[in-house]
Amino acid sequence: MKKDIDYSLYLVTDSGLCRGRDLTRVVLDAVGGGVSMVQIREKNSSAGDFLSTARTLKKNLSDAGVPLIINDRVDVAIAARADGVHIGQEDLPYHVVRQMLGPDKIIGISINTYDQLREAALTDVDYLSLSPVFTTQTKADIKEPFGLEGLKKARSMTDKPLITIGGVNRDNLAEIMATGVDGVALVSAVCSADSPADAASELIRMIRDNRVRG
Ligand code: TZP
Ligand code: MG
Repeated sequence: MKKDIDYSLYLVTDSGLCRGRDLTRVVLDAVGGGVSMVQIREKNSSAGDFLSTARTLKKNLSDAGVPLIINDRVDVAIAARADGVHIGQEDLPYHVVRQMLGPDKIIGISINTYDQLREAALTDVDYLSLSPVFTTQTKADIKEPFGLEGLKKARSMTDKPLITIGGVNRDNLAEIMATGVDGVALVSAVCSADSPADAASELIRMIRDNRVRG
């Protein structure tokens, strides 16, 4: 397991939810506010546009010490020299992605069931993302939500870094952090905020005040 990765506030992008603002600007403002990790997740981008966004962000995020993770696309991650890849249960199998990226890159996986958690916990995957914790309008095909009790149960099953995604916002953040997760991933609470920087700064303060691990 890699040390020193700060999973606290993990921004996942959706340029369609940025209210017409430039995605790079939104991400960099949010990083200025306190986002600790960024995943580019652009389901409707061409490979070329995806790569160009990744390359632009990689340079700026490296300077800020914030890891850049690519959703699904191992090829884009390699070409952009990103820090890692996030895969879902229907993407390439974990061990194949690890072979392609090598031991030093960060790989995270979405977990929708406790069986998937047990299986992933046996690998050297870097982090697990419990998905979703709550229902959300941002993703169409979400599975049964874990809820707060589900997060606690998942926490009791593994020591691996655990994050969660789906409907996370300032109103439920304290309760989520109290379950012992290492961080939260979110889209709309930052991308769609009036000020992504102010939203990130409020959220990171709440995360630090309410974390029970680390
Ligand atoms: N995976 C599970 S829920 C989700 C993803 C990508 C979307 C989360 O978006 P939001 O706006 O933070 O609820
Ligand atoms: Mg995927």
